[in-house]
Amino acid sequence: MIDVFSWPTPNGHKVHIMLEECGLEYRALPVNIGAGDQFKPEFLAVSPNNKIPAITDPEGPDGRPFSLFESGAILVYLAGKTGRFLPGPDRTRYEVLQWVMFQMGGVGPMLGQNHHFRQYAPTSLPYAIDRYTNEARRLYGVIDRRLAMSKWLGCGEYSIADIATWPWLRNWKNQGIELSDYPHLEKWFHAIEERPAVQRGVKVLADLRKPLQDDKAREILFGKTQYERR
Ligand SMILES: N[C@@H](CCC(=O)N[C@@H](CS)C(=O)NCC(=O)O)C(=O)O
Repeated sequence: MIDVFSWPTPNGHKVHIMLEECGLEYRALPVNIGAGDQFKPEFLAVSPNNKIPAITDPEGPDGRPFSLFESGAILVYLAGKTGRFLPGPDRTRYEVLQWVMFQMGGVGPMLGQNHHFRQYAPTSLPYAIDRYTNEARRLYGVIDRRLAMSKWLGCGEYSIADIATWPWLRNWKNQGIELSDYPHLEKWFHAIEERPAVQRGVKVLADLRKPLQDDKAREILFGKTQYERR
């Protein structure tokens, strides 16, 4: 049984959805990032960047326990383990990986900053909100143009590129986005939303998450606990 150290955020949802899509047995172990669980030594041992998600597979590639952090690496690993959602080894494999990297290096970080300045920053910073709203709209446009040419983001079939990206776009209402401005993306969005494994994946640990309002959680995530740790 795979242990998933996680929390119900977009990066956590990716892994929960992949495990559900693959039908793998797993146990979701909550790491409450608003309470500081990500700084506990046992979590840092598997995730030295103090971020969820991370996994431990008791049966790693060599038959021994194997731990991984970084959601993109986890998706690639689970795809390799099961032979699902990462086609190839022809060119489609690299096309899918290209869109996974686009999510990891662009969509996640930019939409993460968008959420930060729209929802969590203690004061309104119009320049930052404009910057990350513009960047969100640009990225939605890139995805929409891709989906005008391809049924799925990575290649002609549903893949880890879709699983990586959809959870971030799920919060479009909080990103200054109007989904109907991106018709190809909108169709793709709803097709993924209807998948039973996706519906199960987004429910994993979901009851535990509360709106990030208290000062203690803000301090942990954005203050001294985060930045003055030795
Ligand atoms: N690139 C990482 C990003 C992970 C990440 O940002 N996780 C956030 C939640 S979505 C987190 O654990 N934050 C806790 C912290 O920063 O202390 C991945 O994709 O796994």
